Amino acid sequence: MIKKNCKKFFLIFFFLPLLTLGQGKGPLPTKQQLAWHDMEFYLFVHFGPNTFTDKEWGLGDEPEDVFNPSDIDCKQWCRIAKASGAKGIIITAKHHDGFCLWPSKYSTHTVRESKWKNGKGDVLKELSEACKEYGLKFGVYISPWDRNHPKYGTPEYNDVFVNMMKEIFQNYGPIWELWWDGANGEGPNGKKQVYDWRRFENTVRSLSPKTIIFSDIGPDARWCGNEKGIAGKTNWNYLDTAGFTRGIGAPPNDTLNMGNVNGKNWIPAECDVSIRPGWFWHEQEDDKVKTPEQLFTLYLKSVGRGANLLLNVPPNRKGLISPEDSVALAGFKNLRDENFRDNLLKEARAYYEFSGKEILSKGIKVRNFGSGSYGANIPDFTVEFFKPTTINCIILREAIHLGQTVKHFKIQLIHFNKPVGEIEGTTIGRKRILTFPSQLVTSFHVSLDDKRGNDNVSGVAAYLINEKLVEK
Ligand code: FUL
Repeated sequence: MIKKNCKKFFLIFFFLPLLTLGQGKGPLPTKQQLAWHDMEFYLFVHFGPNTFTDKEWGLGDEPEDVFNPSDIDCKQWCRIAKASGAKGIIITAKHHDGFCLWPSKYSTHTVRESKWKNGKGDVLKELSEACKEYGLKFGVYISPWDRNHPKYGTPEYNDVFVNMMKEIFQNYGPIWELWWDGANGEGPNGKKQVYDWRRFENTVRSLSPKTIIFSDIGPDARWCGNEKGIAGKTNWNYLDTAGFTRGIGAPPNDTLNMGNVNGKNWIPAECDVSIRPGWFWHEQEDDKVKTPEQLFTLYLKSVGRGANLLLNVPPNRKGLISPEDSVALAGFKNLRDENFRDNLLKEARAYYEFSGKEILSKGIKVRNFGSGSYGANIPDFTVEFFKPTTINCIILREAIHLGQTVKHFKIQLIHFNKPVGEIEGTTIGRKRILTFPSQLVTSFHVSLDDKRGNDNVSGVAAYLINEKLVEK
């Protein structure tokens, strides 16, 4: 039964026939969202006057001259991002202090008014060009809350915000992701703004229909409900947004964290977190940069729970990513490479329990698939190793282009017919990484409880990772 020709298994097995199951029920991801899911991990860059004033939330009255990076090099950011395996960079084009990192015509609080490069500098231009050169996606964070703009708190500010977005999209595009912060405090005149979100959204959709719009409630990607970078162990890609608004009117954080099992919209979670305690660079935090191991744990708790990881790495006053951060990022990359190098299922086969028929033999080829009917329900499958193998990590994947349907799963670890451990969980989503104490097994059995009666599992892999990295 066990064929030796199973050498070239891909990192993940693909259960091709299952990809056609479960079609057409519930919301599905758009093409752009599917591509977004595959981005997995990318960098956030908080940079602006706060970098120079040691603040996290500037008041908006900081003189423009405080912004003066001595050796800015956006290519250095890109090289470091690339080397870390990040697939894009999202920059704070404008944070709450209102300072624009591009010479906006709609503000007098910009790089143009600073002495940096004699007012001729433009961070968005430098970074968007560097991202293109390095093959990284380029995204912008633009805070609607503006503590500087004199029009903030009046209907005219909505025009200002729309015009700023037009400038950004027209001059620095393509913009892969737009990040809307829900924060809404007072402006310089003590007033709060009533944001015209519908207009903002229409503007972006008409300027750049493929841009992923992130906010608390999407429409394309949602906040994961905390700034620790941790997705829910139960993490539905669905969310109900009716009756909710961005910011204070958003759904409760735990709803954002877990999504809604029967939610009406496909709005997956993105986990934002900083590599340092603060979002902006502060010298006194140089020794508080997260370690590669801590970053790996965050990866397990975000990407490993079906979400994306947006990791903030703030440049320093020179305009460079500090060595402490780049070393940690390189270590993080090494850990992912080393620990996920060998899919132990290269030496295994998988089959459906009910028929005993082999579903995988060589590479991604599938044979003897049930009765030939793709509509069949196949809730359980077994993976059998060629020889007893020690594992402490199993990855499951769901074919999310068909929706997300698995609401509960159980994995039984088996050593020569004897159960030796059990792992249980709820959702799978794009990728579910499960770690557990090392166990010698000869097989494991996966049972799926699917809310729609269609199982969309599209892949499984097993590893032996460094014991210290197993989630506690
Ligand atoms: C929050 C902001 O208030 C923080 O300063 C930071 O930008 C974070 C990513 O979003 O809402």
